[in-house]
Amino acid sequence: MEPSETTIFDKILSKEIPSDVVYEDELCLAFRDIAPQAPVHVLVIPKRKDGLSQLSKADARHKELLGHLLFVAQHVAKSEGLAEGFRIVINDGKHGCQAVYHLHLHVLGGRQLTWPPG
Ligand code: DGP
Repeated sequence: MEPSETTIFDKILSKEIPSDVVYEDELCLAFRDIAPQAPVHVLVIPKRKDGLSQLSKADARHKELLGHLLFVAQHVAKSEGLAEGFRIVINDGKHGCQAVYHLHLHVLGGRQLTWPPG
């Protein structure tokens, strides 16, 4: 998929497409990935994309939001019971295997993950 103005995540935000929401606040939504790569696989997305189709588009005005998303990601990991550890992933662009061009953090856990990634 090429970077575009609207993505499937806009439809999830507008509830046009249902999702399994695990956390929500005024700035972001966290919901289970449709194709989980681990027993727990949650996506954390900003409600207002605000130019943030991908992490590499961030500028200084996004700093606070980026911090919030990371904070929410670890909160979700805790509330999902990932006491043994977890991984936060942000895929960026073609080489990062980004498929949806609306910034999102993957929260993965619930099994022993391996390193390095493919
Ligand atoms: P990425 O490669 O980082 O852009 O990952 C996009 C993720 O979005 C991928 O793991 C699958 C997930 N995804 C795509 N479409 C949907 C959907 O309609 N619902 C949900 N819950 N997840 C989706």
